[in-house]
Amino acid sequence: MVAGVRMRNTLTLFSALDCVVCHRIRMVLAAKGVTYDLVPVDPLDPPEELRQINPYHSVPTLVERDLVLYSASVVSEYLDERYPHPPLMPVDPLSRARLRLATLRLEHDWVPQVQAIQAGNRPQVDAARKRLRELLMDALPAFKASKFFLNTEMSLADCAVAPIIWRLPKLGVSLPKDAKAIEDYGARLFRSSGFARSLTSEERGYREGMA
Ligand SMILES: N[C@@H](CCC(=O)N[C@@H](CS)C(=O)NCC(=O)O)C(=O)O
Repeated sequence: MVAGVRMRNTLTLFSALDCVVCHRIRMVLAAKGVTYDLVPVDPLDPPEELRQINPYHSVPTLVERDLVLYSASVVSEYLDERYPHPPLMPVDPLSRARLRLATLRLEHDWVPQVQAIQAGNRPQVDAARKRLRELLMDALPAFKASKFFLNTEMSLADCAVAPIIWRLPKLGVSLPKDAKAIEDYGARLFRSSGFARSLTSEERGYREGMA
């Protein structure tokens, strides 16, 4: 732990209040039923403590005593190992590798579109909406193939996908009728144990009464 940085005895998540990546970690924590302190962060003006413990000053950042973790995949997998119930990773190596690759694609392709729309600079917003819609439609067969994303049980991949689906109305991204499988998938996840707990009050307002 860096000198001058306070020791946090309680599991602590530095999180923005409307960030699709932070929501992913809040969803993992909620699915596991883990209690934690949330430190709200404005990503454009990160607090001094976060600047000292995370070289990228990014959220989500997880602190547990002298352990500091950042990067949503690192944090998610740590939490899944630290709190094994319910397990959020499949057991066989092939499924695990597929899930990690899909999550990487989400981070590289889907999340930047969400962030570009939220940043609100036209004409990037229109291009990002179009691209996000295309990415979702390309993934339609995966949404149709199983109850959860690439898996028969809820997994860390769903914790990354569901926050994006939750935001679609707010992002102004509408899907055609034949994408009903995506809305159905969302509805299943939004009803899942813990989803409501994963939301900040700001995020809850995106789909009033649905979680
Ligand atoms: N690669 C990071 C990306 C997370 C991310 O994009 N966080 C944004 C907030 S939504 C952020 O902290 N931006 C400020 C920064 O990176 O300096 C992760 O996986 O945690």
